[in-house]
Amino acid sequence: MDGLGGVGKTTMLKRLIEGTFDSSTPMTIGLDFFVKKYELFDKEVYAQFWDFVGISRFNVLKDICYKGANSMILVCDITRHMTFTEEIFNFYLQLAENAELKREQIILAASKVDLHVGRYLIREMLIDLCQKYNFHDFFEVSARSNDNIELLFESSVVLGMYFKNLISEEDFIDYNNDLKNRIKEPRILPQEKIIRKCFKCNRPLYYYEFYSANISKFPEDTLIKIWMSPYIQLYCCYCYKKLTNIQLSF
Ligand SMILES: Nc1nc2c(ncn2[C@@H]2O[C@H](COP(=O)(O)OP(=O)(O)OP(=O)(O)O)[C@@H](O)[C@H]2O)c(=O)[nH]1
Ligand SMILES: [Mg+2]
Repeated sequence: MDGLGGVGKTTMLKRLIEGTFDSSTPMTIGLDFFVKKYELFDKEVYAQFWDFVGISRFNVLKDICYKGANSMILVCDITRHMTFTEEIFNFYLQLAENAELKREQIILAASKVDLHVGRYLIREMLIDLCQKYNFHDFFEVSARSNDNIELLFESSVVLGMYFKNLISEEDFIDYNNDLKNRIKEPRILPQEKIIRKCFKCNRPLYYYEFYSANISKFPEDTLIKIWMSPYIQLYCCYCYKKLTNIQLSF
C-alpha cells in the first residue's frame, strides 16, 4: 500500500484491523505492517498489508520492501490534487515495475470520500486515469464513514491470490462480477470544523458545504445544502429552499 504522505493509508488500515477512525494519525515511520486472516474460496489466507510512509526519503527501502508483493493499493486523496497527478502515478509505477508488479496488480483507491470538495468531477477523472494506466480496479473509500474499506482490502487479497495462482481465472472473474453489487455509494459526512453560519437562521455550515457551489449533484441524504449569492451570503438548504420557493432571484 503506497501513496503520498497524509493520503490516509494508516488510517484505512486501522479502520480495517481495529475498527476505529483516528482523526490525527501520526506519520508512519518507515514502514508498518498489519496481518489479517481471510477465508476466501475455501482457503485460509493470512494477508500481510505493508503500510509505507508516503514521503520520498525512504524510497531506497521501498525498492526492497516492494519485492514479493502480490498486489498493490495505490492511494490518492480526493481533497488534494497533487496526490493523483500523472507524475505521481508514474513515480509509484516505477517502484512497482522494479518489483515486477504488473499494472493489473494495482488497485487505485481514492480516500476521504466522506469529504465533498469537488468529488464528482474527481471520480470521473480517476476512472479515466485508472483505465488509461490499465489498473485492475478503482475504489472510493472513507476510513471515517467506513465505506468500502473492507471490500478494498479483500479485493486486493483476492487479486494477490489470483496472481499467486491460488485461485482460478473463473473464480477471479466471478468474484469481480459480484463485487460490483457489493460496492457502496460512499456517504458525505458533515465536518467537525464549522467555518460559516447560515445568513438567515444562523445554522452552522460545515467545511464541505462552504465549498460546494454545485448543489444539484449532492445525494438526497446529504444533510445540508448551501447557496451562495453574489453578495457572499451563505444559506443552509432549508433557508435556501424557502428563498427559492418564493422565487427570489439573486
Ligand atoms: N475526513 C477524513 N480524514 C481522513 C480519512 N482517512 C484519513 N484521514 C485523515 O488524514 C490524515 C492523514 O492520515 P494518515 O493515515 O496518517 O495518512 P498516511 O497516508 O498514512 O500518511 P504517511 O504515514 O505520512 O504516509 C489524518 O489526519 C487522518 O485522520 C478519511 O477517510 N476521512
Ligand atoms: Mg501512515
